[in-house]
Amino acid sequence: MNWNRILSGVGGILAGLLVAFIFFADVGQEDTTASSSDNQSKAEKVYVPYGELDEYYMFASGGHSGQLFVYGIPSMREIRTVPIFTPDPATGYGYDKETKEMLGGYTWGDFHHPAISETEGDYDGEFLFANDVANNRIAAVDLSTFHTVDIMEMPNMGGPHAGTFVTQNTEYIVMPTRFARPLGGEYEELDNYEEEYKGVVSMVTFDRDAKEFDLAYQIVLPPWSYDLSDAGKKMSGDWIVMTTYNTEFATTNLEINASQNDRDYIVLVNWKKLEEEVENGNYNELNGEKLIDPRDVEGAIFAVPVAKSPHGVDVTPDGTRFIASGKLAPLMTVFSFEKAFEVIENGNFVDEKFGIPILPYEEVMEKEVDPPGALGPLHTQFDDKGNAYNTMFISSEIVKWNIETGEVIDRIPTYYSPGHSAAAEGDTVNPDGKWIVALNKLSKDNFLSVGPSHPESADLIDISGEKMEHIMAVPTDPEPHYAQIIHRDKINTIEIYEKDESKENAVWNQEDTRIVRDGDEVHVYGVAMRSKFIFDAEAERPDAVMVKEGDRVFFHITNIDLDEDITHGFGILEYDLNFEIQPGQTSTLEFVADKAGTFPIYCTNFCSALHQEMSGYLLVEPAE
Ligand code: CUK
Ligand code: CUA
Repeated sequence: MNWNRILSGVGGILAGLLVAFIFFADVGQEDTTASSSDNQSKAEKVYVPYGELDEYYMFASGGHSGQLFVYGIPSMREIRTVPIFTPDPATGYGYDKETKEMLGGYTWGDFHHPAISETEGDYDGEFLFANDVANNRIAAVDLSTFHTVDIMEMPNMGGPHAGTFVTQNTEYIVMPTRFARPLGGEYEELDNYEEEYKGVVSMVTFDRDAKEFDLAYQIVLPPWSYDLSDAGKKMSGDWIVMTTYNTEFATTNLEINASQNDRDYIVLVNWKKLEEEVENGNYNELNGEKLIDPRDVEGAIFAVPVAKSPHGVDVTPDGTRFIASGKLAPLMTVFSFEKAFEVIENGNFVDEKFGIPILPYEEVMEKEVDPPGALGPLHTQFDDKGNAYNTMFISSEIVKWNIETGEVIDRIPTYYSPGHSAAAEGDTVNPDGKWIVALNKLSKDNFLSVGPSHPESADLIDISGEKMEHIMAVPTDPEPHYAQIIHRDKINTIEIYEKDESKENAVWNQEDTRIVRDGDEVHVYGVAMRSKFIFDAEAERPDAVMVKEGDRVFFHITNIDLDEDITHGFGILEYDLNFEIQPGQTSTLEFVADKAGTFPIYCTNFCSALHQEMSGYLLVEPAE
C-alpha cells in the first residue's frame, strides 16, 4: 500500500486528517480514460519527428542521487545525466584527477534546486548552479559542455537547502541554511540553541571566465530554518525573500514542536545594502570569512508574518509581488513589495523579533488565495498572462489562478503528490506560458512495477490555453525536487574542446608522446585516437606502460580525435579506474600502482569499428 509512504512523507501530526484528504483526492481524480482521438492529439503534441529537436531543455535536480537530469520538452525524453556531486563511471567523473579533487572525497550530494545563470532577470543559458544540502556545497555546470566545472564547500553552513537562486544579473548565487548550527560547526550543547546556533546565508559570486566560485560574504541570522527562497526582480531587484519555519526554536521532534506558532516569517534582506557594508569593511571575520549581521545595518532586514511553516516563496515575473505557500495552511498568500517598501519607509513596524523589525501582515499582504479543498500548496510558477500555478502536494493537483484578481481559473490532477512544478522559462521576467511539468513524489500505479519502491513521476501539462491539458506522465529518476526549463536557442554547446597548444599536460601529436620517470613518479603523456592509445611512440610497444609496484602513476591522456562525438574511455582492469576523454580534452588519471601484475587497459567508450582493438597493457613489476 502507498499509505505509509504518503504519510511518512508528510509527517504524523495530521495523519488522520491526511488519510481523509488523500482518499478524497484520489476518488476525486478525473477519469483519465480519454477517447482515442483525444489521445491522438495529445500524442501529436509531444511527438518530435526524426530530424527535429525538442523546443526546450528541462534541467531537473536529482536530489540525493547528486546528479542533474536533462530532458527534452515536449517529448520528455531524457537526453543526458550530468554528474555533479556523485562520481560517475560512465563519464569518469570523480575518477580523473581534476574532478576527483573537485568532489573532495564525498561520494554523494543532495541536489534540490538548479538555477540557470541570469542576465537582466532572464536565463542566459551559460551556467547552471546546484546546491548540495548534505555537504554544504555549491556547484557550477558549464552549459556549453554539460560538465561540472567548479564545486565549493561553504563554511558555517547547516545544509543550504533553500538555494540555489540567483539575483537578476547573477551578482550572487544565494544559499540559505536549513539547519541552525553553531558557527564553524563547533560542538555546542543543544540547550544553548537560541544563543549559540545560527542560520547562515551564503552570498556566493561566480567568475564566468575563470569558471570559479568565491564566497563574498555570509549573513548571520537567528537560528530559524530557512526554506525555499527567491531573489527580487526589477523594482525588488535589491532584495531577497526567504521563508522561515521553526521560529519556535525547537531542538527536538520538529514535526510537532516546529509547528506550534500560527505564523512564521518571510524575511526580506536588502543584499545591496549588505554588499555596501562589506565593501566598506564593516563585517566580522571568522576563519578568513566575512560575516555580517544584517541587524547592525539600518534598513537591511525586515520580516513579515506568514501562515505557519511555509515551504516556499516565489517572486512574480514583474517583481512587484512575492507569493508564499504553506505546508500546513491551505492557502497562497500574495504580498506586495510596494506596500512593504511603504511600511519600511514610514517605519510602521508592529513588533520586533530577535532585533528584526516586523511588518504588519494586513498592510503588506494583498490577498489570500484559498481554493476549496486544495491542500498542501508548495511552490509557485508563472506564465506570460499574469497567472500563477501552484502545486498541491496533498490534494495532488496544480491550481491555476490570476495574480491580479486572485481568481482560480483552473485545476488539474497530477499523478501524484507534486513537489515543485517547472514552467517554461518560469523563473524569468518573461515566462513563455507554454508548458508546465509537475515533478511528483509518487507514481503509484502509473508504470510497470519495479518492486516496493516506485519511480518518481513527472506530468507534462500544456498551459497555452485557458484550461490546462494533461498530456503525458513519465517516470523519472529519484528524486527531482526542482527543475528549470529553458528555450533551446539559449543553449550554445561547443562541438569539441578547442585544440590548445599551451594546455598543461596536453599532447597533440603522436611524436610528442612520452613516458617520464622521476623517482617513483611515472608521468605518461599519451594520446587516444581511433583506434589506439599511444603512450610513447618511440617505444617498442607504444601502448604498454611498465612501472614498479608502489610507483605513483599519472596518465595524462589527450583525445586528439577532433571530431564531434568521438569520445574515448580509459579503463584499467582490477584497479577500479575508468575515465572518459572527450574530443580535444586532456584528462589526468593519478593512482598508486599498489598491485603487482599484468593489467590490460582498454577503451571503455565505443568509438569506432576497431574500438575492441583499442587497448594496451599496464605492467606492474613486483617490488623486491
Ligand atoms: S524542496 Cu523538494 S518539493 Cu527541496 Cu524545493 Cu519543495
Ligand atoms: Cu576509443 Cu573505444
